[in-house]
Amino acid sequence: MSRLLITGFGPFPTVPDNPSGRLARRLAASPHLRRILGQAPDCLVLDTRYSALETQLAPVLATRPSAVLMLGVAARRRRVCVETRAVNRVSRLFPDTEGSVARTLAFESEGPAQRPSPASLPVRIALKRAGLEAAASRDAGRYLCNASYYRVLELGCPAVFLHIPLPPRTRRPQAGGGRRRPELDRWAEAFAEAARVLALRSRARPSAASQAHSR
Ligand code: PCA
Repeated sequence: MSRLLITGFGPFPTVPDNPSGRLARRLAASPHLRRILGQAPDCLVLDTRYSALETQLAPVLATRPSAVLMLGVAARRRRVCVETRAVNRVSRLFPDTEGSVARTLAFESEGPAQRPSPASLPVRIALKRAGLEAAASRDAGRYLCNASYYRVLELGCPAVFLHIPLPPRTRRPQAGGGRRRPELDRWAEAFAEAARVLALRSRARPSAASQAHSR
């Protein structure tokens, strides 16, 4: 069955509490999203380790999702970023949660240098429509987010990676009783619009189901 998959990540050494996993679960459970998609999306929160690409991501990709919305945190960025491509590069400096670092600079020795995401522009426009000014980013980095995106883009279905900044710590109620709306709420709402656009693009693809069978 054709389904939208939403992914996020668990903690990793420099981000012990990763909001992307929470956000992915929350979006996938959203009645609003379920209503606009006509069915609940699938959700996968990946452990931040290279081995999870084989043990957790690959089995889900084998079920051929029709579109994929991916979330991860980029602690040093200030805005939500729409990743326009994944690159065949991996850092040898940043260990994953198992202490592993890549042995080679190329992520896949035989793979293309990059995999672009054609859906990234319509998704950025959708976010803007939903009131969120996201930045277009050249690539998803050199760590697990980029590596997982590289794998997902190989499928050929509409797929976009959104990097979120670390949301500010819980804010205190403001004078006058108003509480500032937490960033995660704002992002969740806008990301539902991104998910809708991805799902629409997957339906518009020429016989997506038959392509999946012929691979
Ligand atoms: N951010 C990391 C990996 C997991 C996450 O949320 C990254 O940008 O690669």
